[in-house]
Amino acid sequence: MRLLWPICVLFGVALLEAQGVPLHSITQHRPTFRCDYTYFVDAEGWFKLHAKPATWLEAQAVCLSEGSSILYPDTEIILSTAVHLMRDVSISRIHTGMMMHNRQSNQIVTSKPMGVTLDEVGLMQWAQPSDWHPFICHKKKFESVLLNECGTVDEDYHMYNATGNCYKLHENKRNWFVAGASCKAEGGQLAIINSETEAEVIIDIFKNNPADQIPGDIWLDTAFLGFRSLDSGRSWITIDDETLNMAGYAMFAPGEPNNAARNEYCGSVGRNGKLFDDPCMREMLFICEKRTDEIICDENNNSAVNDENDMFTVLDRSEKAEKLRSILGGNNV
Ligand SMILES: [Ca+2]
Ligand SMILES: [Ca+2]
Repeated sequence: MRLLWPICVLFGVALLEAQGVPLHSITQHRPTFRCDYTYFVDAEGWFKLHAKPATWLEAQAVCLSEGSSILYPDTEIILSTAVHLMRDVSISRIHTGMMMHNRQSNQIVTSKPMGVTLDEVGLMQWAQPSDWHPFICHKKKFESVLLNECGTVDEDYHMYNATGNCYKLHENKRNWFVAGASCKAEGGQLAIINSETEAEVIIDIFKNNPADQIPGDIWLDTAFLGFRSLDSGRSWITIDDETLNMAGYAMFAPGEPNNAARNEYCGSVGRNGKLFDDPCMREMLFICEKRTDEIICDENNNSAVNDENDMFTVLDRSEKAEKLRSILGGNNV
């Protein structure tokens, strides 16, 4: 079933433009939001296309964690900007922020919410929210949002000067795979310890989350990290495909890895900062890590910690973190 959404009539001009004439005034602007978003002057907002398909709810979670929302094409310029972005990378259909909760169809009113997708010629179609599609996160210029220094609205992410990265200990226990997906949905990944210094950060994170303040009564002292074994415990690799030694930290707790439960092929860390092997399907705490260098810009639109070409190269990690804080002094857009 293909619907010609009434909005499309309204947007006829925009579609014509999208099909032939380039939007000449689309310009990248000095970002004051996040440098992984592009600011379009005409559309007066920031856009980021997520090409990896997700369900509607996952898409919403990603955009919310980035301080934006799923694109809702409520003006012709927003619609045509979205269509341009899709065509640039040959994406034919995306989720939109439209969601219908009551729909009259063949005399039946459905109470199940229906999503609406947008295709590359600007047409809207009904879709199941559980369908997987790419999506665009969007923030209008005048929408106020307070991003913290971790580039997110999630106040559970905290930056640690020692590494310049942000971390969040999730107290809702999840298996290793769901834990990884949760971190991704928040714009991070399961944490990887890359140094003794970072192990100290992990110890600190545990200190700030004492066991007696965590719900439940088991598995309060270890949290999943981003490493596992793909060869029944013979070797361990991070989710960045490095050995632990290559990653910079391989200090297992005494007696670990021990494969005590006979299926301990996923990695975790204890309150002492030492590594453990644990069953991947065990529901455990987990720690997500967000690299702030990928999301925070300086005034000249440079990623603030681009090792190749900027002034931060010579700074050590704590100076870098300090610099990031100063850049972020006025980040309330
Ligand atoms: Ca790390
Ligand atoms: Ca173990």
